[in-house]
Amino acid sequence: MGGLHDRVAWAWPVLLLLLLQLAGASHVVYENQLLETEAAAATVPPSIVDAELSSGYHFRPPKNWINDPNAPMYYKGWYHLFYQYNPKGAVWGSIVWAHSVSRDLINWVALKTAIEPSIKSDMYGCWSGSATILPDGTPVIMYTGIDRPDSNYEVQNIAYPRNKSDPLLQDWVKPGHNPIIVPEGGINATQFRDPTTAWYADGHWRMLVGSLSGASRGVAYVYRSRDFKRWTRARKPLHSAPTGMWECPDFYPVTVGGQQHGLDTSVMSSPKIKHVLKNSLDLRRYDYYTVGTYDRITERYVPDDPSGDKRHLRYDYGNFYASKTFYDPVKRRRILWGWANESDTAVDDVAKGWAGIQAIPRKVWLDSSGKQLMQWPVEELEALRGKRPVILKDMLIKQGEHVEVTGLQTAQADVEVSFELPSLDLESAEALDPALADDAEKLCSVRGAGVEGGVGPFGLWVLASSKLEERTAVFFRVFKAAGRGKPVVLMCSDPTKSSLNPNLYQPTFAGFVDTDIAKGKISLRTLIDRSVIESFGAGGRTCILSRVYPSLAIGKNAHLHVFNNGKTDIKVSGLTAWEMKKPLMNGA
Ligand SMILES: *[C@@H]1O[C@H](CO)[C@@H](O)[C@H](O)[C@H]1NC(C)=O
Ligand SMILES: *[C@@H]1O[C@H](CO)[C@@H](O)[C@H](O)[C@H]1NC(C)=O
Ligand SMILES: *[C@H]1O[C@@H](CO)[C@H](O)[C@@H](O)[C@@H]1NC(C)=O
Repeated sequence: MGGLHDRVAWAWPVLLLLLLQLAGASHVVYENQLLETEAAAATVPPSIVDAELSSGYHFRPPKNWINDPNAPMYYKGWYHLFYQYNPKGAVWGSIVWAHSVSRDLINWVALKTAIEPSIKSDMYGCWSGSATILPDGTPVIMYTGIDRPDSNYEVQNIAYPRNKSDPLLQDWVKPGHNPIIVPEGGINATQFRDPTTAWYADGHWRMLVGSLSGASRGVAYVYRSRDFKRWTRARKPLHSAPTGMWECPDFYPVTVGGQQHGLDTSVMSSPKIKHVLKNSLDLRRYDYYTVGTYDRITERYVPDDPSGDKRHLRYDYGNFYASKTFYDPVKRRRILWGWANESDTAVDDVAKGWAGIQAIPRKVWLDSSGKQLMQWPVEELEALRGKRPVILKDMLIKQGEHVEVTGLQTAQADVEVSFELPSLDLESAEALDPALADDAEKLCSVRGAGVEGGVGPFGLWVLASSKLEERTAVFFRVFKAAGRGKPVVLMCSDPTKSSLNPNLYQPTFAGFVDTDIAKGKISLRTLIDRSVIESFGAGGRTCILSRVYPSLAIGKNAHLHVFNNGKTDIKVSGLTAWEMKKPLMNGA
């Protein structure tokens, strides 16, 4: 509830405390004060507060700020999601662990706050952490606490359910032996957080804590325990790289060979596994991972690709941070949660009363190449699809043409499209500028959707206004590259025309797609949810989530088109678009 009046009542103090954006700062306390108050608030464009820009089927609470997903798990018939939450407003601050449960990962019911400051070692902050299910079935949460005012001195704490028979795990107890880990032995105490799910091997539990060593080395420290109470740091970290602080590490086994089933975090011994190490780079504010080998004797991890720490594979080439996976024993899959922040201003967030969503939970598995992960929205999402999809088949889209997809509302839709390149003449593809060959984002920002190409750009215009003044392009573009065996495929989300509103952050997001386009086919799935555009290229090889805030293309005025701005004809061999229903969403 809360009309404009309630909002205004607390808006001013909140504005004064503000924030951030240097780093969106899931963890860093900003004491800077924002001085533009009334003037800034007066510039909030009317569409920003339009309820029809509030996401519907992406996870969020009815109001206020959220960031990192915490301790996702399955327990006695329920999926649990905890998350960093500010109960007092739509900007970062006063963080507690909010808690929701679901039977299907799509319909969510909010429960009471699970973890909030209450003991000496978390009195000034309850930050991110993870869950581990012990062999007797007990779930345990480990999380970072701030134990003193005026300094982000970080320690690690533990909490147990008060009543293990309660499938909703509503009450959490912090035992007297907290904190379980303090930053000793030269660890930088203000850069020491986000314990992972623990894994068990050879009589020991292990888990990681993210950190920074020296000025710029990101580190994942290994801690070991026999009893889950006393934890000792291993002499050497699991891994490190010169990337700046590692937040929210995640470390898990994946099956080799292209099978999609997931593995429990403690599965170690099969020769047919690899490990994935993901870190959220505080400096860049994106999630990066490598695939490699974990040696449980030396307690070290080595990426398969020696330049992997620099090559920068990302879960998502858009807005996606502080992610965390968990193993779902029911459907034997590993599921990835990640936070997507807003792309408007903090003043806008205060005006609209909420900020932040979680991306649709994604199944993740190792591609048969062994080189990268694949991701796909959990199948449960399909239950939200309307009964009568719009289906198009075998539609040729010539140079410079676009075709509108009509017959459904497209402000909240799930669109799957398969493209064919019938007369694929790769000679007509643009040559790849070697200077940009490793920089997808830059490549896309100089060769955006409006720049005519050879093969592509082709794809979707989503959240388009009737006269196309507003539209977000999600598309592919093909390049020929001297010295490479196959053409280079770029996937982009170009939001530069997404809104007539000024002052929005409209970054072009892009990633390369490791696919053999010479076979003449590529697919795209895009989930549209009012101010969220979440896309999966080539079956989940490359993913991009963007936040956009149209001023015209809202509600019934949002349109969807397929476009081709290349010289080569493109065939849409199939397109299916479903309207999306609204799930139970924490009472929102
Ligand atoms: C524990 O949870 C179960 C299941 O919800 C409930 O029946 C029982 O009363 C609870 N016990 C206590 C002590 O609260
Ligand atoms: C810890 O890291 C922060 C951020 O890089 C740095 O400013 C600070 O000097 C470091 N502290 C120590 C004791 O190295
Ligand atoms: C999300 O917001 C944008 C715009 O303010 C920032 O540039 C990003 O750094 C921020 N992302 C995260 C993960 O904090």
